[in-house]
Amino acid sequence: MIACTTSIGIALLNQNGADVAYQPAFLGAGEADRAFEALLRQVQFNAPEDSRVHLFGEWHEIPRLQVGYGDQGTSYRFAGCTVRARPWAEVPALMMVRETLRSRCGFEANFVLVNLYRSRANSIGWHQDDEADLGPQPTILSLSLGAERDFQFRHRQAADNGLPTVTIPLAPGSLLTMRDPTNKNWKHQVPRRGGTRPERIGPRLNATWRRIV
Ligand SMILES: O=C(O)CCC(=O)C(=O)O
Repeated sequence: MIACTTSIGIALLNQNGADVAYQPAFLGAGEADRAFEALLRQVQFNAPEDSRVHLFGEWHEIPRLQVGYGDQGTSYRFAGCTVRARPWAEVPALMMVRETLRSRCGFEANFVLVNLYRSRANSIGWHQDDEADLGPQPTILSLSLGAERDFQFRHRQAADNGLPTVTIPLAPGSLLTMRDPTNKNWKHQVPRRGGTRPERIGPRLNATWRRIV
């Protein structure tokens, strides 16, 4: 996996079965701040007890808040957890971002999973977005707002092929696009922010835009 930066500032990670593009300033600073404030006000996160996942034979509360919005009847299932879409109309700021993704990227999302990392202790563990609900060749667009946090990719066979973990600090206003076959070959995570970087960090909001089939 290599990273190269194009003349228009898009980092491409496109070897070893990855097809990833990173646009650090997809939204300008002012636009990103306004979207972050509006989403923090408008998004109603699910109660932690409604966001349990089944891992290693046990149910766990996830170390972040989450909620889904989408077209009527859509839902997203992973690790035993079903996130049913709330209506788009509840969150005008999400509808605006959805329209931006449609007009600028030609991406017609019918579902978005919104994650709130309230502090440095919040995280999402290694996983692949390869659920059947996403169809055989999923594209996922991931918009980050608020605090910068590290996003990491690790090849599924890293223990055998020695490919290194790739870390991308996701800036507020950035867009990370993962195209097929990335999620067949690579896992990703947002680790908790460990003790070697003890500075205080604020909340981070991430919205992963998907097409549920
Ligand atoms: O917060 C992020 O950047 C990643 C979220 C994620 O991996 C997911 O929702 O599947």
